[in-house]
Amino acid sequence: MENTLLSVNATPFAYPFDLQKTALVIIDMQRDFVEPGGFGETLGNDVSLLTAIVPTCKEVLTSWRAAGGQVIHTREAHLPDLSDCPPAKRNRGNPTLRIGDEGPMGRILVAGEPGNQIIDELMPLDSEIVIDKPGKGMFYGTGLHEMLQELDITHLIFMGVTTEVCVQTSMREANDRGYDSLLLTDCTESYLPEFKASTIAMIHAQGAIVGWTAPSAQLLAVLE
Ligand code: TIU
Repeated sequence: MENTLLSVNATPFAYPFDLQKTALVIIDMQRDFVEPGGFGETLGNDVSLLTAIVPTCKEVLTSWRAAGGQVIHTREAHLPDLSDCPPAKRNRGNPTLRIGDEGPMGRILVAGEPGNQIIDELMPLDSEIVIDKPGKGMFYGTGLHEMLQELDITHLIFMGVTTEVCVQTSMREANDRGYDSLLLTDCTESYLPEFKASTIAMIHAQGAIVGWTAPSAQLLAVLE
């Protein structure tokens, strides 16, 4: 396959990538985090903050697909018997419902339940990779690194929720495995806006110690 070398105007400096070696990663855009009655709300969060990024994420996804780029979707999801959910995770804090409990969209954070599905607007195509992950990071317990190596993917462009939890954890895991990562700042959100801002700053500080950040318009400009 021919190389398609592109460069995004990013912080702290340009992010060069080869489209054929880059995947768009969409972290956990699931009903459980974005809609009322899911895991996010059981933790005491206002989920309406997260829905605001959906149209922007969709615009990027549409352009990325049109450019022929690889897409990876993740879901935070546990097996129905919760054998992949450490008791420490299930028992943490004082949520209104715990992982595995029956909620208005089915069992909280359990694979296959209505609440665990990716929202309709960003529904994966059959040709795209969907990773169910038991942790906050997308590499832990998923075999994703081996899959990406097989596909010769070296660069990852991130969208999704929440910025400081699953997105940041996944980007840090990616960094330690040698990937160059870019976070699209208007395609990620947190229940706590000050944490989103701090996370973006932490990622690109110290000469892109974790990765690059840029608004989606900068990526769209080079895809067009
Ligand atoms: N609670 C919170 O902010 N996030 C999560 O539990 N998971 C993800 O970020 N997907």
